[in-house]
Amino acid sequence: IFDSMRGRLDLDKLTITLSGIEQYAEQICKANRIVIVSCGTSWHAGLVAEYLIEELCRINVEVEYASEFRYRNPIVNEGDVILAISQSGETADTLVALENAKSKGAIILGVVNVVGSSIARLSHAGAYTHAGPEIGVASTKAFTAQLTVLELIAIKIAHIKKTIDEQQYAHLLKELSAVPDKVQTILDTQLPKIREIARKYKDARDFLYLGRGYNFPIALEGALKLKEITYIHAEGYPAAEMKHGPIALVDENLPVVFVATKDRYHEKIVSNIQEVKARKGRIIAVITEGDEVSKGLAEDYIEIPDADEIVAPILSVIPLQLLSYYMGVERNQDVDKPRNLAKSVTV
Ligand code: F1P
Repeated sequence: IFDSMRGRLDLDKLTITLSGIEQYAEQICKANRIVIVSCGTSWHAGLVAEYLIEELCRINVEVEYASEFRYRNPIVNEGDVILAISQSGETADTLVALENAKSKGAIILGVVNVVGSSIARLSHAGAYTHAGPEIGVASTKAFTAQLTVLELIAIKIAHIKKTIDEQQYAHLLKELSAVPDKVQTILDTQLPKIREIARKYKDARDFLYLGRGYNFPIALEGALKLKEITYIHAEGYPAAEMKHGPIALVDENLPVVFVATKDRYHEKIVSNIQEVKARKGRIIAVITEGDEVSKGLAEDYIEIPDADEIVAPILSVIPLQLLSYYMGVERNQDVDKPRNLAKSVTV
C-alpha cells in the first residue's frame, strides 16, 4: 500500500493537470465561498485545503461530509464553487451531493484519482491526482497526491488573485518541489525506528492523536489509518481541544501521538506535550529533524526534514501511515484488505 512512497511525485505532471481548474480561475477568485465535499480520508484532505485556501487565497471555505451535505438540505446558490475530493470518483454520497449542487447552478470542481470516473465526468473542471491504482483498501498514496494537488490549486489561485506576491509564490513552489527528496529521506532514515515503535505499542488498546493547524487534519488521518489497518481504537483531536475532554483519558497506558513539526504553533504544542507528560501519558512525537526540546520530552520520536508549514502535512502523514502499516503487520493483520472496508462506497 505504500507504492507511492517508493516512487516520486511528478510535479510537472501535476502542474499540467491543473489546466482544467485554471479555466475556471476567474469564477473561483470571485466566489464568495468554496464548499469542499468528500468522505473519509478525502475529507481530511479537504480540511487541509480549507486552511490552505483561506490562508493563501482569502476565500471562505466550508468543509462538509458528503453524507451530511447530501441529505440535510444545504443552501447552495448559483455561482457557488463546490470542490469534490475523491480517490475512486465513485463514492455515492459525494456523487449525489454534487448532482444536487449542480442542479442549483453551482460550479463543480473535482480532485479525483480515477480517470473517467463518475465524479470526474460530472465536474465542470478538475485535476486528476494520478496516484495510480491503490493496491490496499485504506487510502494512502491517494491522500498524499490529493494534498499535493490541493496545495498546487491553492498556490495557483492565490497567485492569480494576487493574495500572495511573486516571492511567496516562488518560495511555495520551491518548497513543493523539495517534497519528493524529503519523502525519500524519511524512508531512508526512519523505517527501522517506526517499525520498532510499532512493535512496542502494538498491544495498546487506545491511541490519541493530536496536532495543531495544518497538522490537525493529519492527526485525524493518523487515527483513521490506525483504526482501518489495525482495528485499534484511536481518536484524533486538535491539540488545544485536549483539555476539553480527552485529557481525562490520559494515563500511563495511553500512547499519545503528537504531530509536532516546527511551525507557528510549535511552542503551544510543546506545552500540550508537557501536559500529557505530567499525566504520565506515553508520548510518540513526529518532529522536525534536530528539535532537541521535543526529543527530550517524547518517549519515542520520528524525525522528518524541515519544511514550510504549508507543505509539512504531505510529509508528516507518512510516518503515521507507516506506523499503522507496521502495527498491522506486527499484529498479523491483512493491511491491504482490512475487514469490513470497501475500496469504494457506491451505495
Ligand atoms: C472515501 C473513502 C476512503 C476510504 C475507504 C472508503 O473514498 O472514505 O477514504 O479509504 O476506501 O471510502 P473516495 O471518495 O476518496 O474514493
